[in-house]
Amino acid sequence: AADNGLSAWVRYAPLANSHHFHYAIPSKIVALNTTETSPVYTAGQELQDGLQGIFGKQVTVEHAKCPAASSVVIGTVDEYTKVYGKLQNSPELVEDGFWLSTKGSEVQILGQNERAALYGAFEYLSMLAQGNFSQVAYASNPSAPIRWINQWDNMDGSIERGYGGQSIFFSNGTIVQNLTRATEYARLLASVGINGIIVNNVNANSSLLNETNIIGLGRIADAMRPYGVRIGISLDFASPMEYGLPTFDPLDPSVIEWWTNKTEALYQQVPDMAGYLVKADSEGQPGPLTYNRTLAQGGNLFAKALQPYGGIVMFRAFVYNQLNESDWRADRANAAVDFFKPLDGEFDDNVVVQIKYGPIDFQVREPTSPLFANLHKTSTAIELEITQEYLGQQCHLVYLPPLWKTVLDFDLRVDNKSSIVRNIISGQRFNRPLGGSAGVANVGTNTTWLGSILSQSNLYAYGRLAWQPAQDPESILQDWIRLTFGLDTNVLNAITQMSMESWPAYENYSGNLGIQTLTDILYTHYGPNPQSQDGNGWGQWTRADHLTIGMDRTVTNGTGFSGQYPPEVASMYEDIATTPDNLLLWFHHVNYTHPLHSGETVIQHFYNAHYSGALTAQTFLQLWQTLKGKIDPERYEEVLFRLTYQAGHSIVWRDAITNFYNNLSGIPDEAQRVGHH
Ligand code: GCW
Repeated sequence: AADNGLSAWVRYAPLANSHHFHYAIPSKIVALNTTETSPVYTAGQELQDGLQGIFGKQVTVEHAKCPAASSVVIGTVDEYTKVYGKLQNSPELVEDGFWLSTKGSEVQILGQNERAALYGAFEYLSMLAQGNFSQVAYASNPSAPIRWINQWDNMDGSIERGYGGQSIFFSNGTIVQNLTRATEYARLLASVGINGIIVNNVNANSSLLNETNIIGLGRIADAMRPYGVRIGISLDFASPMEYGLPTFDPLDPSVIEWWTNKTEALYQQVPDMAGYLVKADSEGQPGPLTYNRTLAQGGNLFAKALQPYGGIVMFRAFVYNQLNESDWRADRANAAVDFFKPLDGEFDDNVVVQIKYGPIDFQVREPTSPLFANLHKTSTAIELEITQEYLGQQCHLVYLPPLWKTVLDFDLRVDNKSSIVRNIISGQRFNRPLGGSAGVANVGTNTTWLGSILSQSNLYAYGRLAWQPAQDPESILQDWIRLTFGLDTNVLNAITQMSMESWPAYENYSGNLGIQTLTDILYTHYGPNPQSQDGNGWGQWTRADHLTIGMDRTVTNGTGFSGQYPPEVASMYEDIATTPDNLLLWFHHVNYTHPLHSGETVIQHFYNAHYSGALTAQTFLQLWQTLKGKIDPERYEEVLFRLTYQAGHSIVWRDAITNFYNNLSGIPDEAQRVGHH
């Protein structure tokens, strides 16, 4: 692929000779693909491009049996066995898993299926591109079968909460003619093991289901299939009515028939369609509650239509109502468990409940959604947001995996037993057949895909963590840096430092102690607007007045939210003494003078954190400036521009938030930085 920026971290940039002069570069590639559109065929091409790019060596690709010595052999385990006979040590592979061996006279890359072999090829090329020639032989298996992307693309080509330009899939109500970008996107996704993508917004439009657009979906699927990425779509629950039926009641036979026929028509164009994503009875979207049917009845309507084709329904748990703030016990955070816990066991087996990481909405810090602990007979997936909706919208550097890990690694202690979220979504903890993750990416036509170069680390790391969530965010980051910017250690160290410090810094200069992000929640979700949290029905309240702040979510005296966790976790959050400082104001309503475990008061922590967070953001710019000349001018300038902006905007944040709480509380800053003195 030409290096026009679109290849992101799959660049195959040339390695300096000194890095590889001891490496015996394979002399040919043997790709045991079954067809020319199969991922193994693609893998053969990638290996060829990769060896050419990285080492400058031209290598041929053979597709038939030929001597394997000194070559790279790629295919499924089954094909390999047919052609070369049984493997010495048959690797234990689950679906999408691969075997990679660089020991011995041939490099073996063998997948449990064709897409898995492609994953193995990308892993091998990633090693080479990083100058890693170690002798390895291992099986790599994904932690969970569902490793999907969600795109919030609208049919008119706009993208809800997208910061990287217009849709690569849609414009003017239909599917775009040229789908080259869809193929290039699939390439990036496959390089990190992502196997599915929902191409349109969860706030869906039924016009996607007209005849022309169904044919268009077939073209999108064709464009992504060579990379093993299956497509799925979001549905508008009321579609039958928009196409002329008098009802969209999920139990009405005519509605069932309508969805059965639509599903059949879709599978005619997209025989390997992954499934449906459904946002129902949420934020004005239609759903089964209109007809007094349960959310499970709504989900199962689609599950039954998809079942004959092996498709699955991702049913979103993001269901809540507007609330009245004058009710001390009202709490939007309670909604998901209130709606879904009673339905545990009522969803068909091919339904997966897709749960945002926290109980509210992608805030800078939230406790783990307690719904993960409350569904034992239902498959679940975690929903993460790669697009930085509340986290600076790609204008701020925020490396998100450390935030995601606070949830993925959280132990919910169901039945007083280890119940780590990553082991729940893998299906392991409750013995579920399905599970995994969905990442809202919202890439667009921008040449950086997401809107900024540094934010690509979030997309890369999302895929790596979906594959294996126990991995370390910093080592994933460093792979990304080497693949994106090369092997210079100054570059590696500077970008590592600023990225690893970026989420803590953003939390420091935005919302602290679990109060939520304090960004504008009414319109833009951008920039400081602490007053927008309260006085409306959205339920993202801080309950701040001139003496006190925080939501009392205890069972004893508050909304009862802490009681939605299993006992060990519930008692930790119920008691102010055992609640971690970083979630204090999520769970408790306290005086500004309340002392934290750290010894600071709440208000002084707000002041200090904001000054230190904004100071840290200034250092990102300085660190970057040390890299001048070590990075090509185009990318150097793009990042410089954004980090300069972030350094300034972090000060806007600092001053807006500290002044707001200084005015409200009247409590001076001990260091005399805030307000008039
Ligand atoms: O956070 C909110 C976003 C909406 C989004 C919604 C959801 C797609 O602001 O833009 O709608 O969440 O996740 O459904």
